Amino acid sequence: MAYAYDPQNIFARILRGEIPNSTVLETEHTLAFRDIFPKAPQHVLVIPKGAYVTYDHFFGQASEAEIVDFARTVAKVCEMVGATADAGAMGSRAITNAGEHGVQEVPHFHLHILAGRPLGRMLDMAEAE
Ligand code: DGP
Repeated sequence: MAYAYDPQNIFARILRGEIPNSTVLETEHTLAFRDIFPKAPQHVLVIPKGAYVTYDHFFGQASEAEIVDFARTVAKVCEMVGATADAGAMGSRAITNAGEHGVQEVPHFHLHILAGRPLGRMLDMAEAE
């Protein structure tokens, strides 16, 4: 599959240090930072440092080191911001939007981690715009 990556997208610019961000955690292959328009008390975006457009691009073509690093960073961020769902915890939601139907605004793969309030049902056919 061919994915066209736009190196001028806003997250690429954040990764190059051209735009500031509120970093939660940074590792060799992954950056987690706060969403600029939070939809919940905790709203963190986790992105790979590599040039991947969507989750299918990343999980299909990234190296195992990048994928493991990304997954472990997600788990660490969940612990750091109280987004776990272990005994006694209130849980969270992880979302990744892809392409036009997914209403992806920034074309660099990112996982939204939302927590800190009840998040409602995931999807409703009647809500489709
Ligand atoms: P999506 O629709 O899944 O592509 O969501 C993109 C998210 O990125 C959206 O929740 C707002 C966030 N965002 C856009 N620009 C910036 C930025 O410059 N900094 C940060 N921290 N977040 C941004």
